Amino acid sequence: MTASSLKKRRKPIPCRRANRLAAALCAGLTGLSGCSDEAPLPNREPPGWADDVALKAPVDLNADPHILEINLTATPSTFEVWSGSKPTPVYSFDGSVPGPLIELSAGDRLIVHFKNELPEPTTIHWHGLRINADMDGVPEHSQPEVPPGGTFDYDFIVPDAGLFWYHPHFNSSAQVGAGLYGPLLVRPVDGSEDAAPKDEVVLVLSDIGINDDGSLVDPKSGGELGALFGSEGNFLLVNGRWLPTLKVRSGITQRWRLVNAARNRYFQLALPGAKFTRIGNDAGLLEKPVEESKLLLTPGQRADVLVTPSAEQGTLQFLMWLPFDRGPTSTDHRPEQLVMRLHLTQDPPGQPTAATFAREIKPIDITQATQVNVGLTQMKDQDGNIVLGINGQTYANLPPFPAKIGETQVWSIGNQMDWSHPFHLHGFFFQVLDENGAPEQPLAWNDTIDVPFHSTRKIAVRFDERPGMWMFHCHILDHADAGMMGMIHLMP
Ligand SMILES: [Cu+2]
Repeated sequence: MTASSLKKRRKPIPCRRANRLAAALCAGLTGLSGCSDEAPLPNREPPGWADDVALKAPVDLNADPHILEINLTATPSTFEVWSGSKPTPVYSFDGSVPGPLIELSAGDRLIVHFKNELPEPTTIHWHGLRINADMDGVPEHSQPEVPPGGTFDYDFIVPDAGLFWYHPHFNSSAQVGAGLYGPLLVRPVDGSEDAAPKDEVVLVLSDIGINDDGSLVDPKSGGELGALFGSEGNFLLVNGRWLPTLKVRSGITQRWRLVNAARNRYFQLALPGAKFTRIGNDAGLLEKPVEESKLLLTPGQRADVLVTPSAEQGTLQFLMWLPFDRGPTSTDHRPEQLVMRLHLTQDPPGQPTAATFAREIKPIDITQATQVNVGLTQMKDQDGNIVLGINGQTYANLPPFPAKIGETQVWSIGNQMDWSHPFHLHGFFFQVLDENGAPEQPLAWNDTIDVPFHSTRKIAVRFDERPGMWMFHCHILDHADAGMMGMIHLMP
């Protein structure tokens, strides 16, 4: 027996294993006397329903049930869009795209022994985690970049439940576009999600640009205009698979934990004949669920949704990508695309699970808040090249924005450009305010918000006791690399 199997199980049982357990239990019961083969099917998806999108799990090196200690290596690898297609040289965490699903409970400690086997420097940023600034993965401010062959130990407590993700913060657009991203799921310990459907799956949305000869599309090949738009890959991926299949029973409610890890692409999703019940956002559950026929995730955002596919047994349904207007050329002549198949099994229909979630979220008190104006801007440099920035300055020239521990700030984020920008703040959650300064309903915590072209969005943030340098930037990574990033200096 291994040390890890002796642990008290506070670490969550991965959802796919939990499902197999339920199936095995059912099979065991039907073998007992008095328990016939006609016993009703459990109100669950069939065993192995989500195997086509299975994610790797890291090996835990630590016997303590409250510590997940892993090795994680950024390394060149190869990728096949479909079995037998020309292999594409990519970057990966531990040889897989996406990287392994890191799963633990709120309050647990994560130790990551990171090694860089890439031919260029890199770091890891833990998107959405409220950890200390020296663990945030921003080169020069959090840590030195990790050189080729170098190592770095990340070590922190994960404070909040929710789906988060990890990716490099060096040469970000190229490195994320080459395959460096992975999901990080934090379970609550307060029982707040006990009533959620047990048929749950983490879905990492992304895309990849591949040439006919199998090579990776050069991330700079679109030139200035490509970067202004934010180049998109030509294959849509779910957990690194092109057009994967879920085997589903009609009428059974599933829980999808989605993250948009694409470097530039917005994902607007629809499942014909079904609605999404959104129960959570970037930072855990919403105050109350909302029904949506289309689900929008900008790069960096997460969604926690309940979906009940309902169709004739044996048929196929398709999760669709719909063009979304984020500026010129984003919708013109762009067809809808297939993202994922849902194959309805021959099992009799099941019973949907109602969303009975509620979370108490208090509005941030903004009566004493400092007002901060942030413009997302497009300029020309001395050579006449288009560059992007904040308040007319590129990242290299922008002085840090000051903030004090305990201070509440309201940021008015203005976008006069022709393209939308998903604005991301590192290390802190914020609430979105409407034009009148009232928090948007239902109340929610976010770390990334879409700022549509020619518009202004307001957010409220309270800076807690984690001093240091904190980054904010556009999560269209082509835009971030073109200069649309800035720093907050949080001081005592
Ligand atoms: Cu942008």
